[in-house]
Amino acid sequence: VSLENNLSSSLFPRNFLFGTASSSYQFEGAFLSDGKGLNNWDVFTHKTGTILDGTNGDVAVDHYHRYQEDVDLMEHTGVNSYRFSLSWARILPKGRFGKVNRAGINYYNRLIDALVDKGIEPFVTITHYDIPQELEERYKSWLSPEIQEDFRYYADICFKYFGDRVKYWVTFNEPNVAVICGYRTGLYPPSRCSDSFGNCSYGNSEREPFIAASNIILSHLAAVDVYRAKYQKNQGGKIGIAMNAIWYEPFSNSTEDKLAAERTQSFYMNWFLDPIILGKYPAEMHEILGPDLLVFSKYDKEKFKNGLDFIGINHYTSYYVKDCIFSACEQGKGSSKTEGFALTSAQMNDKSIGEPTALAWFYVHPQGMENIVTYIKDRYNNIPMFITENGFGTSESSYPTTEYELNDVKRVEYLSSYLDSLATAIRKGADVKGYFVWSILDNFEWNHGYSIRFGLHHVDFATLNRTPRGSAFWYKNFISEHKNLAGISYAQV
Ligand code: GBH
Repeated sequence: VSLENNLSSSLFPRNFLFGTASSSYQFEGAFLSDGKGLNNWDVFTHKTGTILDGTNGDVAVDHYHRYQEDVDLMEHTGVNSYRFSLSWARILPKGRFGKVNRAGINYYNRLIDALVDKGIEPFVTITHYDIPQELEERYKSWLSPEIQEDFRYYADICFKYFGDRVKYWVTFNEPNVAVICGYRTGLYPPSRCSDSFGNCSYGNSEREPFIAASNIILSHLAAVDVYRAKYQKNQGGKIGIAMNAIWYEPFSNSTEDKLAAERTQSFYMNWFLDPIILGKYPAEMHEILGPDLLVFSKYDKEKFKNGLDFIGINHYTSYYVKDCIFSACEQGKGSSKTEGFALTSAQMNDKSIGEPTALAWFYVHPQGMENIVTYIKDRYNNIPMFITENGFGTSESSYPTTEYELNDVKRVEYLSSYLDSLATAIRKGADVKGYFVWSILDNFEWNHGYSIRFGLHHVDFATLNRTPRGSAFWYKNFISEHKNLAGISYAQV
């Protein structure tokens, strides 16, 4: 039996990574400790009205101080990998305009060593939404090409200090969400609204999301370039990007709705992946946006193609899509030219794509996992993929007592049905190499503060005590069963 990944003969490939995911702002706390600089989320959450329950990430789950306990919880859960992100402002409080903060480097060294010590593979995201506020104030961050130099400089430092032990790098978490929420709907910092359906007052150019996206794409390519030129050969790691990936299901069988679903995917995910992997923006974006879509310079274009080693997929939900070019659409989210003239929603007419959850954007549709993975496999020639996030959010109000909250049957149902669907995609040939549950613990859920919980472990936010939920035991069991099954053929199962 080959020790290599043997896709045809096990439910999940050998050496498959089963992990959990987190991010610096949502977990660390210690927001001004040991020389960390302010970041855009520190500033944003301290403004009134930005976070539904009025909270912030100043303390979060205090992962900065409790990382060893959390690594122990991971060990008990039986995972073999941990995806976390680095706080840019903890490492470079003022970006490239100041010094490296040694205390920040030391913290990540301790965390990485604690993981390696338990045989847990560190899977590191360089930026998960939080950036030094300095860059916002100096030159408006992603709206300026200057940020490419800052990101290149920062990534270089990460590879230099941590690359001896970190073999998986993710440049950006969900740049599509960062750009849409930061520059179109205004939900995230720098809360610039360029869409009349957004949450802040309309007024900035509709081109801003496209400008920010082009700077992120070029920043990603700059980091990949540094890694390949200076580090990859010696360190032997891989580098990719993690996209928020929604499965877009045509609302009807009509050709128009099918084209609309394709178009929506192009305006959401392929927007970033196409340039990075194929060297150009999706054709639909060129057609619909014309000159509003920034074209890359000849000099920039030379940096393109094969700009990653793997694709990270954050997948949670699916939406229906209805065409708005050939058919008249009511005005609403998604129907503008900046989203490709298509209406997207989990509920249309009297049809719902799946069961609703505590979050308005989140409906349960397990088939979406197989569909999105297969779609990415086909479009990008089966480049290695990781499910960098998948998980289930609940609200306190749906679980009135802690005891009931710990018995999270809905989360278990969700995770097991999505993993089943993933296994099907793999059996049909998709090269998926790992899966990370969001998240090991309850944490700061952005605009929802602490009111939405995604953890395999419950966190009491008054005491910060962690308690395993049913889903933590379920995941442990699932992982050990699959370890035993790896190598057994589907026919035998
Ligand atoms: C991921 O985003 C994040 O990477 C992670 O940090 C987060 O905790 C996790 O999922 C759970 O939410 O404009 O109405 O759609 C998930 C995708 C996209 C969900 C942006 C919330 C904003 C609300 N997110 N969306 S809306």
